[in-house]
Amino acid sequence: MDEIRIVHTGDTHLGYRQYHSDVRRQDFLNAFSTVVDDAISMGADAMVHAGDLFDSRNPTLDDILDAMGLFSRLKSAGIPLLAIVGNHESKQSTQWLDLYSSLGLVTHLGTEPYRLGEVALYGIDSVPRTKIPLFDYSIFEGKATDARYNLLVMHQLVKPFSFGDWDIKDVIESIPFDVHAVLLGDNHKNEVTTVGGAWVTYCGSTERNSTSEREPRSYNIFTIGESGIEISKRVIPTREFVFIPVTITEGPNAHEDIFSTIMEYDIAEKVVFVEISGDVKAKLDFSEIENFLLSRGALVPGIKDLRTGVDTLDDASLKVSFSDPDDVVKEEIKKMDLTAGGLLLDDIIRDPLIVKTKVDDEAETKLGLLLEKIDFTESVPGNIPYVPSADVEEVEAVPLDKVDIVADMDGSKEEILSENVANEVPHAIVSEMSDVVAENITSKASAETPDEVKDVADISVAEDAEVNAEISSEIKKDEKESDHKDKKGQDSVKPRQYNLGDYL
Ligand SMILES: [Mn+2]
Repeated sequence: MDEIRIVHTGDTHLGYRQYHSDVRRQDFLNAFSTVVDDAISMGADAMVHAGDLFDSRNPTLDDILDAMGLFSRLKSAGIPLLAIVGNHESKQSTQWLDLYSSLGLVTHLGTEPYRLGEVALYGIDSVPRTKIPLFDYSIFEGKATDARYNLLVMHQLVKPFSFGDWDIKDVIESIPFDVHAVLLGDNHKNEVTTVGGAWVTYCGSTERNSTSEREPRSYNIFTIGESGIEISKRVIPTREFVFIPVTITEGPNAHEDIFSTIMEYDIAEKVVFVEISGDVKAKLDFSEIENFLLSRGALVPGIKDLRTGVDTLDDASLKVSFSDPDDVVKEEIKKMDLTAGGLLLDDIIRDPLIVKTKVDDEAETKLGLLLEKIDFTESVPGNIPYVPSADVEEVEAVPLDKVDIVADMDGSKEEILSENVANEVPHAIVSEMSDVVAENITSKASAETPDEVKDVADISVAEDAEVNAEISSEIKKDEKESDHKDKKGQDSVKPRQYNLGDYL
């Protein structure tokens, strides 16, 4: 048989603004771009992407275009891209991959074999942990071909590797044809083993998603020929992370000791962590140390205080300890660029005087009032400034002749939500304001936890997605009901009753 070479990559996490750095976001793109370049220059027969293309279910338009640019380069070089969905970018039904696949840039692997000479490739999109025991292997029945080798692509944490929650042996034994290799994503560490004669391997992430990913980043090259399957690892050059250990003693010189140690390192353009151990009584000003790192050219300045367990980059709560927490919150909210509605919701959620069980009602009432102030005859809706509290008290009924125009706004409401609110706090915010919102905010806040934790946390995010699915179907139900009410309302000439789910 003709030799076939496949580049196996995954966990590219495009769009990840690690440490809130746009440069780091670009680093993630560059790393994947390097793999694409390599595939083209080696004349690979295909590239497999094993999931987590994007870092988020709601990638920005830039992320979507960046990915498209890379895929187009592969296509121009005649290299098919075969991919599955990871837990990070997983949507409820239609996937980002389906968009690219409709443009002819990607093949979304599934139960239908993709043939590459004597090789057939299959895929299983990321399965949430709770659904693994229910996985129905019979979907692969009748899908065998006369190919000599069958490759399966998955995005899961599998046994026998550590943290595995799905035994890959079960998968290999349950699929109704021979599987010769499983190409995995999810665990960001490159690993290779064999299970019952089949290769099982993680390619590793293309960039460092956390400081726990210490080894050089990598991808796999599969060479498949007469003599079987060979797997080799190739390293991707990525931005350096520097760890500077310093032991301090009590006294006036703690800062000086740290600074002089930092000066021994070349930290320009690097992600730097000063790891402090020693006397707990020595008081430190972290922002002074950060500023020193920046003055020496560090791209990202980080401090891990091993004495207290504080990590200025991985611990989201830490920044707050050095300034007024309210200011920090305001600063972050400003960056989110929320609409008036978004700010109003934030205000309600954060208000200590509104009890959790009242958040739904409060949000519905206040958003309803806000919506009534929006002039829907304007082409850009929702841009009226949000004035907190008392100001939104008076209710102005929308004249009936505007009701139709208002109804037309339905088409764009999804967009408003996804751009301004859902990016940060997924769909749940619309109807279930209380617990679900709190949970989603928590899961967002955990986005910078170390990787293993991060991927485990992702599972709960994926499960949240199911909750969201249920909620959004409720919203749809509400919409239908309210549409129905609209018609009635027009008949009986009543002021329109606003339903929160109608507009945002
Ligand atoms: Mn990942």
